[in-house]
Amino acid sequence: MWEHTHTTETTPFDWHRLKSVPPMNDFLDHPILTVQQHILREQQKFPGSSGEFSFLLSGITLAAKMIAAQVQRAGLTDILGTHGDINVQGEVQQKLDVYANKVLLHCLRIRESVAVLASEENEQPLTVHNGSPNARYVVVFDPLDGSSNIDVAVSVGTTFCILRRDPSSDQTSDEEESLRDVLQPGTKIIAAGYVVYGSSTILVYSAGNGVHGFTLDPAIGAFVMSHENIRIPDQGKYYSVNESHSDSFPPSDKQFLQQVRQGKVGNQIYASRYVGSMVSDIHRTLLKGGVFMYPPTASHSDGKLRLVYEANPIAFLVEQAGGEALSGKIRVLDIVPESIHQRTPIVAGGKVEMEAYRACW
Ligand code: AHM
Ligand code: MG
Repeated sequence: MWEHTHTTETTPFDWHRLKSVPPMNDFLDHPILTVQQHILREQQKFPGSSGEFSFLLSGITLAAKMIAAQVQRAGLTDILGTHGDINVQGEVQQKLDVYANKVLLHCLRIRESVAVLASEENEQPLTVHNGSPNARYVVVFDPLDGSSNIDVAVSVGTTFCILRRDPSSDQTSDEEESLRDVLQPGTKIIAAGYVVYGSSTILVYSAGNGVHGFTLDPAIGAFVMSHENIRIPDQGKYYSVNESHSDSFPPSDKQFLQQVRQGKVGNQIYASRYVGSMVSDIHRTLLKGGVFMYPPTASHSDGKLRLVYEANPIAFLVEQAGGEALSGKIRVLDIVPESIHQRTPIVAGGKVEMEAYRACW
């Protein structure tokens, strides 16, 4: 939930009053709500809030716009290719996931409220703003998940979670303290989200008060509310899994998958949809319902997805939207991470699918 310990008194902005303002013309027949306005509106529910949390989130939205701009131009620029190659101008090429990581680190480390950053692209967490009493947040992210899909113009995404730093940390650069701050279970998440760079760029986030989606309007450079209060349907029509691994799934996952294929889950006839880019597969699952699975396989005995910055944000959003996310029999958000890059199996979906999944254990 929102941080609200500081003291800037503001007159709450009455968004609902704006809704009753007569339209200026046919074009603007409903009010436009940008993600920044939305964050401010949410924040004003907590009088005395300092605004630092919304400034932190604005670092993520700025980075997302910069990454989206490069993703859309990927085939045109020298940004495609192996990191370390030299392009025709004699410059070292940036692989897109390295670029995305640099952008997020840059946009977040200049926010004074950020204490620790952890990324899929960095082995260790980065401690920033040592000693600042305002540095109270930990941000973990996968800058560009599914980046191998870029080469074939398939959607990719960014995932992130925001956690509160342990107040007892003395805000020095002690590596152990920063690591401890990162290794918190998902139950401690205060906000999480993803950005899908697809046919449109969409930011979906939750700060514990509903899941909301904002589509990037490239004409005005702003994320505009497009999906208010997303609720995952109790039952959907799609299952999403890499079926080529199914022979090596654990018995419970195999049994569940068989039931889905045979139309034995709520008598639903399911269709298979698998992009192979987690954020896209989860985005569809959130909006259309169904189930997404990445169980243990022969090549990835703990599953493939990373707990701290991939599975946890997804689990947080799916739960906030009324669904469930399990790692075997355990709730994903209850797992206490032992290392930053540890993997976890995950099955996430709507009520009906997850009840059927539970019954297979
Ligand atoms: P990455 O972090 O190396 O990009 O891998 C994660 C991606 C996910 O986006 C996706 O769900 C999964 O790998 C697909 O794996 P597979 O090709 O085994 O189905
Ligand atoms: Mg990844």
